[in-house]
Amino acid sequence: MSLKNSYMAELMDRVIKRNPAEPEFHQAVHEVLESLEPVIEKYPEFVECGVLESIVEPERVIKFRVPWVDDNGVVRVNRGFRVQFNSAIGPYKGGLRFHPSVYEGIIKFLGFEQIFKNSLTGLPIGGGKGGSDFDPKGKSDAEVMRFCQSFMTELAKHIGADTDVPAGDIGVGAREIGYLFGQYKRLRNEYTGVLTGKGLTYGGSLARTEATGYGLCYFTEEMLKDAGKSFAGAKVAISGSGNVAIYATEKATELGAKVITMSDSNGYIYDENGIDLEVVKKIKLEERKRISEYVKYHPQAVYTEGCSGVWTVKCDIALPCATQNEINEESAKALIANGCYAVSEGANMPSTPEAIAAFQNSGILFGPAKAANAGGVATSALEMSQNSMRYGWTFEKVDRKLQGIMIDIYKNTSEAAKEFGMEGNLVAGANIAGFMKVARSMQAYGVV
Ligand code: NDP
Ligand code: 2IT
Repeated sequence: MSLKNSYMAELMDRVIKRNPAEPEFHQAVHEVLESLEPVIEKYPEFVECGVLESIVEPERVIKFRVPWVDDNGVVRVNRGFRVQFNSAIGPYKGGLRFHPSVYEGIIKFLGFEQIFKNSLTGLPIGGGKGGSDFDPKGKSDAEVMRFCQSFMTELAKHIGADTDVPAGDIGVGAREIGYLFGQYKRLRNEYTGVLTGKGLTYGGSLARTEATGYGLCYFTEEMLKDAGKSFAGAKVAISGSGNVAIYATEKATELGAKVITMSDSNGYIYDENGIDLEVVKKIKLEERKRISEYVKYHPQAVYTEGCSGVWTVKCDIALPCATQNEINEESAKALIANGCYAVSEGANMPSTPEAIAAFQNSGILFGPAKAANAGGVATSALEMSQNSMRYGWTFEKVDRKLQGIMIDIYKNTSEAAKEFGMEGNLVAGANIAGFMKVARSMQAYGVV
């Protein structure tokens, strides 16, 4: 869809020219600019003071060589990135992704999304993202450790508890954060909350591991409640089988739903009895094996090769929790045709623009990633607070704060949509509500 406002259309053209061959970044920017068209009509000062032009340009992009030695003594060289996108409302905050598909455009799209998501949490965190094209799959712990130490040797020059606080994302979990934090501490001789998602014995927050998946369900339950529905008794299709998918499955099940699918990049499992999460945790978290192993424990379940097939399974609610653009128009139409009435995004940008249009035109409930998966980074910000106080809260306390934050995000998102005449359009609502606080801060700073 093209942008109606000529200023926005010209700005979009400039973004494409300045950032060639970065389609994911273009996609993320286009969606936000489209949502903001009514905002700049109401508040033309944002154009006059250059907020829009500044917000699409990262404050800093750091790109570096990551050399390491594999178990056979062979030198390997990967590429590392940190995009420090926007620090208007707090230190840069956002995860690190280790996946072979990572390049500058992926990190920019994620960093850009993070600005608005982090603002929506109501907590003082700016937007950033980083990562590498390193593939942790099939690597030994020692190889992962050497890679992480080399990655941090460069990254440490650019981050800090009051500057930029990375965390996990795809391919970066507790093991990687441990190696990264250990190296930072050694290099800088300081013990600060420079990373979140840390282990519980060295400054991690209780409930951070669960937070993205739990938060997704709290947000979704709120959205369902507004439409007179709930997770209770619903059949739920979940994609992915990593951190977000596992804890979304756990909470949805606790709220009375039956989760019937999970997947990885090779294929998906369908278990009509409801996913046995202990088995998934054993396969994925302990053994680091493929989801196809599940049928060895549950022969009644079916494994199908190919990950996009998961969206052809009949369900009431779909929670994409794997990766960007995993739901295209065809998958969206299959979900709608099968009677799915709510889609809520655990992954970042999992639905293509055409898929989102199909969902919105069909009138089903749609919870966009920036709002729906913000519970992870919100709890990271709670970890930062605890680290600053050198104190730790109980699981219940953090979980209660997370619930409150997700309820507020739903409320603020739906109210912003209503205020700008787009009631029920949570995509626009999330982009607008996230933008306002950042834009007002940037305006206050003048040209910086
Ligand atoms: P994990 O690495 O723990 O799990 C990722 C899962 O997604 C795996 O099952 C993986 O399968 C699958 N996957 C990854 N890439 C692809 C692909 N190209 N096609 C199909 N499946 C794929 O990551 P997370 O669970 O942390 O992250 C999942 C999503 O949630 C990402 O979009 C991330 O940005 C987002 N997110 C994460 C947050 C967090 O706190 N961790 C917070 C907010 C959003 P395989 O093993 O085969 O690669
Ligand atoms: O996409 C995300 O919000 C994350 N990967 C979590 C970021 C964080 O800093 O906790």
